[in-house]
Amino acid sequence: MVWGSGDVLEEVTRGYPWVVFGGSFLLAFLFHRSRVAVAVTALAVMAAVATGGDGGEVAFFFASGLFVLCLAGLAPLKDSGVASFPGALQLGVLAVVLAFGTLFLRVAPGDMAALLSATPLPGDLTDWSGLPQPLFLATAVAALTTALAAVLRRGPVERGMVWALLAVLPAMGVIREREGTILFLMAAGLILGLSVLEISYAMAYRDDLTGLPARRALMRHLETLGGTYSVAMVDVDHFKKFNDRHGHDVGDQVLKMVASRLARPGGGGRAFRYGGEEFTLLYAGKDRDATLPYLEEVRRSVEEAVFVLRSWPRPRKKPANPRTRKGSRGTKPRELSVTVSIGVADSSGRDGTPDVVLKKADEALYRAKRKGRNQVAK
Ligand code: GH3
Ligand code: MG
Ligand code: MG
Repeated sequence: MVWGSGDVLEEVTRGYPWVVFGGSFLLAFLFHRSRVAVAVTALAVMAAVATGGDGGEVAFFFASGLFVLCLAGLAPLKDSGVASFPGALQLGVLAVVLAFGTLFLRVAPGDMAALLSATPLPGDLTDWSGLPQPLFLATAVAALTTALAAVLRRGPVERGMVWALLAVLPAMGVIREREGTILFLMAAGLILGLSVLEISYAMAYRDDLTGLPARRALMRHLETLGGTYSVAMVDVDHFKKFNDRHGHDVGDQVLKMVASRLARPGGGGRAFRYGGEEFTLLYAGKDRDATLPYLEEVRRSVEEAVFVLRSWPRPRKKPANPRTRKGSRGTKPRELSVTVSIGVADSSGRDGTPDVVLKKADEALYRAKRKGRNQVAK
């Protein structure tokens, strides 16, 4: 099939873009991702201009500029509910710029064309892109801000923006046929919509406090495992007492510290937060005895870790001369530490289903607790 000559392509690029943009907008609405709603709206404007076509190339380049500047402006912002005040404000700004641009195009199309054909840069630098130089510059700014946001904030929406910008590049520059243009715009819309879903996925499968995969991820993982594997349950010792003594917030910080010690256990294990102060280590392809040295290493690593509790309240200003500071006894940082007990079981035996292996690991953990804690039991 040749671009632009196929009836199927013609059909697909007429109705489907609106399904994609509408679907992505709906997702953004349902999951309170105002930035996605705004970006998808700008994409839809691009698609409408490419389809309607009475403004020609100038109108399309204007709509393209609007979309890339949208991304540049949105990348550093936060998502809000689409119908909330900040969300409505984001959409409102887009609407106002769009209205002014449309008016400008209608009243003085020549001036808009002149504006777009300005060449502040040497032609060699930008000709390959197929973009007018002002649009090229706007795109470069958008590329920079979205990439920076993706690196610094690591959110699915930020990443989605980078990919959406990449998907739109060919549509803006080199592709001249309507169908090809629309297909790339649809891809960008789909990427943005999926980024919304990726957030919910990440929220369901990743534990917020520790950053480790959550129990749901463990269960998914266990379903896919065959052959030999071992499961170790790791439980912080006397953690209730620890919380009672130092407070829940300090307890949370210590859980984070423990999680960081467990995150990359030797021997190819994977760590999960099972819930509360319990963690799970999963070893694919290893039986119980093979994991023991690694588990012992993990236990020791937690035991040796020190958590420095800064005393409270901390002095607001650095004292001018620390040596003359009075009452420094109370402001000495306290060092806290915890231990963990570990129980391990493997999939060998008559009934090696994940539920049974988990239960056996739990029983082993109970034995480690009974024998005096801070140890590994099988
Ligand atoms: P054992 O050595 O027998 O495991 O004693 P334990 O006190 O750790 O056991 P228990 O299961 O009775 O208590 C677990 C405590 O862990 C209860 C709760 O105070 C604390 N805990 C559970 N989840 C969290 C959490 O997310 N943050 C904090 N700070 N504490 C938690
Ligand atoms: Mg427990
Ligand atoms: Mg415990």
